[in-house]
Amino acid sequence: MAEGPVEKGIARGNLPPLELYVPEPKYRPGDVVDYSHLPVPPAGLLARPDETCPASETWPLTLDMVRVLDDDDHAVGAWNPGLDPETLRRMLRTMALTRAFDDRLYRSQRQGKTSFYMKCTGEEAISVACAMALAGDDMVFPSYRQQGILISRGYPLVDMVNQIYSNRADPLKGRQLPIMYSAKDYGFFSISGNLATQFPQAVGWAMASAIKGDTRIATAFIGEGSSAEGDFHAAMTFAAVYNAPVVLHVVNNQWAISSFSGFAGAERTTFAARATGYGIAGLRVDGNDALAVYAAMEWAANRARANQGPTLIEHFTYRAEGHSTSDDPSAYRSAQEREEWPLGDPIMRLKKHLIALGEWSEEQQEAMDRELVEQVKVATKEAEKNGILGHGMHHPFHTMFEDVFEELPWHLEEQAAQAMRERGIKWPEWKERDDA
Ligand SMILES: Cc1ncc(C[n+]2csc(CCOP(=O)(O)OP(=O)(O)O)c2C)c(N)n1
Ligand SMILES: [Mg+2]
Repeated sequence: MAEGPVEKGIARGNLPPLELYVPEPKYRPGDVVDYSHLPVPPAGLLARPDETCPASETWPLTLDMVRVLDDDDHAVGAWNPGLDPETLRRMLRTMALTRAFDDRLYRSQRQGKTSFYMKCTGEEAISVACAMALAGDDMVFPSYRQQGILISRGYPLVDMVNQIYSNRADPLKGRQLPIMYSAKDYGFFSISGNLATQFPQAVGWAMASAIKGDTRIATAFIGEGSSAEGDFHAAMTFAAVYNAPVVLHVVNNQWAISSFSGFAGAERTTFAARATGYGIAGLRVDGNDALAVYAAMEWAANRARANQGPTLIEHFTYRAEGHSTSDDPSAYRSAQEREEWPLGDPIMRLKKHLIALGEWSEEQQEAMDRELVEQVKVATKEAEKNGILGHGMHHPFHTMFEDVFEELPWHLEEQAAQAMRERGIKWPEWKERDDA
């Protein structure tokens, strides 16, 4: 059959052929990094609209950046949350504990004690300051990079390590990938390997909270890469339409494994600016400034609690280390990116602020760091008594059929019996443990 005009396209000799644009990161391994193109506004300049303001009043902020800590380590401007020194020290300690935990568990993976680990180095302010600005019973729908929230809420480090080691005391019985925690009693929803699912889940939870006339709000975190998923947009639509009491965070750490933020749309506008298209409040925050993060979370939580609707918050930050223990970032990005990052290190910035206030010292910081390393070491040693990953099965085989249904349906009962029978034939040496 001859090709018609639709299949072939109509020739228009006076027009250029259509073409696509494929984003390319600015720096590759070995490149000299220059961030002078990246606007970093001075701290303290932005107005803080009233929490009950029309959403449109926040929209200029989505193209700017809320910053509180200035270059002299002082907290300045309308967004300064005015926290007392005791609270600031607790914030610093929790961030440092999160980093100490990451460092040790990363090494545990290298020592073969677990199969997988993910650090949040450089992003500690986001999880810790948000957790501190929320009420303890607000519901969190995290990604795998908010371990700082569990730590802030006082979840036992030993149980975190038990989960990472998938051992006998793993509260999740080895069913989740290491670091994919779930802690119902701590308002921490099960982490999902399927990116972005937590966004619509958080909105749904928030809607349910409102339907029940409750006072608890929900909050969710995703990476900027994950914001390219359809789930992001479904969540935003529902949140906007029903004015759901939810705070939605995009953690823009510039990278999604080896894909840079341009592939999620960062070259066109900010992630916070997406709030505009949905007609909801939006804020863009220096994610390495713990006080700015706290202030933004507090603002958005108060707004949601006052029935003024959802807020989208972009945290502008940098993933200082590899994506996970399975990644080698030196293969795709310049090592100088981390060194040159203009927003600094969140822990160092808060430390310097406390020192500037006369409420802390380098000696106290060193002593605290030593203490935290010891605290994590004790927790890992304790967890190791319950076993490590790869040293056999720590949970009886038949438990994999349990805990989903209140009563095991007949077809699963049959499958379980068959699986146990076949297993007994193939691996008789496990029979005693399987029958336990
Ligand atoms: C639906 C889905 N697509 C792809 C993946 C594989 N994957 C896991 S993490 C990741 C990168 C996510 O990057 P980002 O959302 O920016 O979060 P970050 O790791 O930077 O915190 C990808 C592509 C996945 N787990 N789920
Ligand atoms: Mg990312």
